[in-house]
Amino acid sequence: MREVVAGAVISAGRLLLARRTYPPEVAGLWELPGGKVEPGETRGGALERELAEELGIEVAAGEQIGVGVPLREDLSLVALAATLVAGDPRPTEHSAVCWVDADALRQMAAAGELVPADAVWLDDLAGLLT
Ligand code: 523
Repeated sequence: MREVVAGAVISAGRLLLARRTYPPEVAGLWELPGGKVEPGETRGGALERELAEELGIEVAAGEQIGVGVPLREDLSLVALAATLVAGDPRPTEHSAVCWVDADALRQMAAAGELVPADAVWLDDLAGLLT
């Protein structure tokens, strides 16, 4: 069983979203950025590494948000809160990033613009932003 960890990075009352480029089913949709936890890593350590690699930012990982979401039989997704410590996100693997408040997040969800697994956390995320 492997885990994917996603970060709810909040800065100045806004949540960081990143637009995926692959696989085709989710290309163009927005996600909480993250990636797979490697053997021997903690969830928090994996998140801090992934966001440094993918976006060039330093974050401090915090508590889990919402429920875990099964992605496949052998893969599950968890979200952790994270605070931005340093840097300005510059996507290397995503096509764009944006910062959203609760209203914008809800509008994107209603328009089907979020990765489906991440949309499960809509109320949890909106609650962090209000
Ligand atoms: N998700 C997902 N939501 C979300 C993330 C970060 C990932 O639904 N917020 C899914 C998308 C992929 C799987 O989790 O099916 C792995 O995410 P990915 O590709 O971001 O993780 P990597 O980069 O560690 O994995 P590889 O693509 O295998 O390198």
